[in-house]
Amino acid sequence: MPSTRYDSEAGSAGAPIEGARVYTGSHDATGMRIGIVVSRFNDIVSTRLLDGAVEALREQGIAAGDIDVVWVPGAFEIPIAARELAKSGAVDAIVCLGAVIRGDTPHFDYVAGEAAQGTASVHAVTGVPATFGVLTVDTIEQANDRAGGKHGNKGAEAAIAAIEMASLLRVLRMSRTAGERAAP
Ligand code: INI
Repeated sequence: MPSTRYDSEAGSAGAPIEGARVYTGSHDATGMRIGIVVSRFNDIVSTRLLDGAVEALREQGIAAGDIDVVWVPGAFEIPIAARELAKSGAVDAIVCLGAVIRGDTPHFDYVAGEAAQGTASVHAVTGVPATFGVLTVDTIEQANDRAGGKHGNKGAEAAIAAIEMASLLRVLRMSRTAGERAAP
């Protein structure tokens, strides 16, 4: 059973630096609501990414009722649904899930490119973090390896990253309210 490592190596990322303020998010998901946008294309893979994401969220203490799952036809459509969810104010972070598998034409590049750039634009435009659990791979084997296979479950990793980013934004916003230096 492959294990997924969520935490940084001890003593490296997030370590105190004398005289500096160091801001990190945590995996404490208390009170969080999380949205998941998942694409139906290659759903044999995307459903496993979804299972991994939901399991990871539940393990961090998020109730099923605090998870919204939105299905879209393909990875190309993920950003518009994610943006709408972000604008609704109903969630603290969004996990984007899908599988784009290279074929014989340049279609892959357009779909994968839009999925990545569109997802990045969600947090740029709305301030709600959106994490990228969309596989962009050459073969179905590579996809399976990353959807609960030998390379773990990228859906679970994206879910944990979403919690950490929502937590980090809380920390940064609280520090701003408290008049500390970080004021993004
Ligand atoms: N959508 C995917 O999510 N993965 C793919 O591998 C894929 N391929 O290969 O074509 C794919 N295409 C559909 C695309 O996302 C849109 O749904 C479609 O173009 C309609 O806009």
